[in-house]
Amino acid sequence: MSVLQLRMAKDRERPARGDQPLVTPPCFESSPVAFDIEKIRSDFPILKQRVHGKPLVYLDNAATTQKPRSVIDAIVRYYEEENSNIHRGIHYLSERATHDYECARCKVRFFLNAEDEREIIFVRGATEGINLVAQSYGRKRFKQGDEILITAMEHHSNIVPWQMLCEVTGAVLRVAPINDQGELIMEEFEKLVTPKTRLVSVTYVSNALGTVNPVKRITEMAHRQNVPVLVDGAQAAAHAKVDVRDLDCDFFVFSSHKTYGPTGVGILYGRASLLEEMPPYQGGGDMISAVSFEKTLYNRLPFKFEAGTPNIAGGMGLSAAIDYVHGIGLDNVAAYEKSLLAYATESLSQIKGLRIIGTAREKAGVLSFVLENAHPHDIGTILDQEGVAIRAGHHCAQPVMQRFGVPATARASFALYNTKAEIDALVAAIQKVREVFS
Ligand code: C6P
Repeated sequence: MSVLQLRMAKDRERPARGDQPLVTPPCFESSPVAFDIEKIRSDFPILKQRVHGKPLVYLDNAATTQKPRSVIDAIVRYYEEENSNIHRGIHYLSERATHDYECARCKVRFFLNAEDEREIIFVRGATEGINLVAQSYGRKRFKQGDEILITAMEHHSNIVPWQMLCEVTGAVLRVAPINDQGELIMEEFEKLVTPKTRLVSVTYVSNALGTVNPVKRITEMAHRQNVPVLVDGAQAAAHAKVDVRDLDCDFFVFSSHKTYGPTGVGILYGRASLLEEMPPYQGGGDMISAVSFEKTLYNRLPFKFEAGTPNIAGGMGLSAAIDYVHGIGLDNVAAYEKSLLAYATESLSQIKGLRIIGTAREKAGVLSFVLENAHPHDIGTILDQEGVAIRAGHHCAQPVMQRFGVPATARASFALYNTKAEIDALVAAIQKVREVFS
C-alpha cells in the first residue's frame, strides 16, 4: 500500500471559530495501489494472535473491525505528543491538537464527498448520530400523525430513537416490508411515502442479513415527495465508497470502530441547510458563542452540535483509519470482499442442515446462518474453541429475527484482511458443530 500523500489545501476564507485563526485542512492526493493481502494482514497486529491454541480467524467485523498499526500509533502519538484540550487553548499543544482534529474533520468530508466541513459532526457513533437527528430535527418538526418511515431490516439504533420520538410528538412509525430474501419490497416502500411522511430513515447495509439497499433510488423516491432521508451507514462506510452527494441523502451516520478506527467516535453528516435550522442536541462548553444568564447564543456549524470536550484521540484515530482505507482504495476493498462473500456463500451452502438467512441479490460481506439442531450460541462457542470469532444472537435486530422466524442466527462478517483460507477454517469448524449436534 502506498503511503498517503497529503497536500495542504489552501486556507479557507472562513473563520474556524469566531475570530480565531483558520485551521489548514489537508486533502487527499493519493491513488490506491495493488491489493496485497499479506501486507494488509501484517498491518493488523492482533491478527497474529492465537486463540485457544489456534490461529485467530476474526470474522466478527460487523460488530467491530480490527485496527491497523497506523491507527494505534495515531492514538498513542496524540497522547504522547499533543495531549491537550482543543478549540480552547492558545498554547502550542492545544493549537497543534486543534489543527489535527480539524484535519480529521476535513478528511471525513473528503471520505464522504460532503460539500463542506460544516456538515461533518463528530459524535460517539452511528447510534448517537441517529439520536441527534431524532431529538434535534424530529422534536422540532414532527407533530401528531406525522410519519417516520423505516424498513423491516433496521438495527435497533434506527428503530428505538424514532419510537422515543413518536412517544413525545405523537408521530407514527411506519415500517416498509422485506421479502423472503431479505430485500426491501420497493413497491411497498413507495406506497408508504405519503404526504404524511416527514422522514425516511434506512440502513445502507443490513447488519443481520447483509442486504445492500438501493439508497439512491430511495432518496429519489422520497425527495419526489419532499421527504428528507437519513442513511444508516454503519455497515457501509468501511466496505464501499460512500458519496453523500451522489446518494443525495440528507443525513448519513457511521461509526469509526466499524471502519478500522477506534471506538467512541463516529460521524453525523447533515445537509448544511437542515443543520442550520436544527436546534442544538446538547448544551455545554464549545457549542456556544456567548452565554449570559439571560440568553445563550449558539456557535456556528458544526460546533453547535459538539457540546463538551470530544473524543480527541478518537478523532485522530479515525483520521488515520480513513488514510488507511483510502490508501488501499475502497473499490479494491469492495471487489475483494465480494469475492470472499461469494466463496463463503458457496462453501457454506454445501453444509448439510445449514440455512443462510439473507439471500438478497445485492449483498455485502455478512453471512447469517442457522444450523439444524444447534443453537447459534452453541455454534459460536464451538467455533470460538477453534479460534474462529463470529457473532451469535439477534444482532440488535430482533424484528429481523421475527421476520425470519428464528430466535437468533450465527453471523460471519468479512473485512479487507480476511482470506479464503479463513473461510475454509470457518467451514471446518462448522462441521465440528455438526458432529457434536448430529
Ligand atoms: N451493529 C453489530 O454487531 P454503534 O453501536 O453506534 O457503533 O452502531 C450501531 C449500529 C447501527 N446500525 C447498524 C446497521 C449497525 O450494524 C450498528 C451496530 C453491530 O451488528 C453492533 S450491535
